[in-house]
Amino acid sequence: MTDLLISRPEDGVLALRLNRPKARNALSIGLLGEIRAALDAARDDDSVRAVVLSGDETAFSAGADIKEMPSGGIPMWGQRDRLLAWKTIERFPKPLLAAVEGFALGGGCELCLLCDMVIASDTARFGQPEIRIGAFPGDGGTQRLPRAIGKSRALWMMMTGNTIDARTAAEWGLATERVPAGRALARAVDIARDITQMSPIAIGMIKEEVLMTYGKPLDESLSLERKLLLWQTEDHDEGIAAFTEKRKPVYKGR
Ligand code: DAK
Repeated sequence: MTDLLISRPEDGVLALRLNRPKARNALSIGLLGEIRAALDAARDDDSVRAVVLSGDETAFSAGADIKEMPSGGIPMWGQRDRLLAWKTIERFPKPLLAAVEGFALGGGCELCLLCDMVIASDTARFGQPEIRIGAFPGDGGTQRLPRAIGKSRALWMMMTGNTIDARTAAEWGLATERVPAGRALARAVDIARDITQMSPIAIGMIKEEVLMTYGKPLDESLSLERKLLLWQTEDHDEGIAAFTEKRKPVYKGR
C-alpha cells in the first residue's frame, strides 16, 4: 500500500493524503519522496490548480520518522532525497493548503509552515517537540515559525516542546482558520475550488511575490513587485472585461 493517497475531489484540485496511520503519518524518507513525485507532477500538470495536503483524524503528521534517525544522525538529515523533497515543497508554485486534524508536530508543523493556508480542526495540535529528543526544528522551523507567529511565541514552542490548539494557532496566525472536528479537509477543498476559478497566472504571481518577502529585504522585494506590475496577460484583460460586462470571467491561463 502506498504511503500517499492521491485523489481529485474537485475539478482542478489535487488531494494528497499522508497514509502512514500506524506511525502517526511520520515523514519517512519514502513518504517525502512520494510527496515530491506528486508535487513535481502537479507542477507540470495544467489541470491542477491547487493542492490540498491532509492526514487522518488522529494526525496530520508527527514529524520526521524518529525510527529512521540513526545515532550520529548527520548523514540522514543531509540525505539528498530528503533535502530535495523539502525543496520541492518549498518551491511548489501553485496554492498548497494543509487540512489538519490531530497532531501536526515537528516536521509535520514545518510542513504546515510551507503551506499557503492551514485549515485546523478543533482536534488539531501544533508543536515543535524536537527539543524533547535533543534536536531542533531543522526543516525550516527555526526560520519560518518566528516569521509566522513572532519570535517570543516561536521560542516558547521550540524551547518547551509544548503544543498549541487550533484556537491558539488561528489567533497567532499559524492557522488560517479553525473548523469543527472532521471538517478540515472539506473546508480546504472548498477554498481550493474557489481558487481554481481565478486566473492561474495571477494566483502564481501572488504566491511568488508573497514568498519573495521571506527571502529578501523589504525594499528589494517591493521594487521587484513593482516591476511585476508591468506584466500583461489575457486573463487580466478578461477579468476587466467580465467585470465591466457583469459576467463571470473565463480564465485561460494566458
Ligand atoms: N516517528 C516515528 N514513529 C512515530 C512518530 C515519529 N515522529 N510519532 C509516533 N510514532 C509511532 C509511535 O512510535 C507508535 O508506534 P508503535 O509503538 O505503535 O510501533 C505509533 O506511532 C503511535 O504513537 P503513540 O502510541 O505515541 O500515539 P499517541 O496517539 O499516544 O501519541 C504523538 C501521538 C504524535 C503525540 C506521539 O506519538 C509523539 O509524541 N510522537 C513524536 C512526535 C515528535 O517528537 N515529533 C518530532 C520528530 S523530529 C534536522 C534536525 C532535526 C529534525 C529535522 C531536521 N536537521 C539537522 C536538518 C527533526 C525533525 C522532527 O520532526
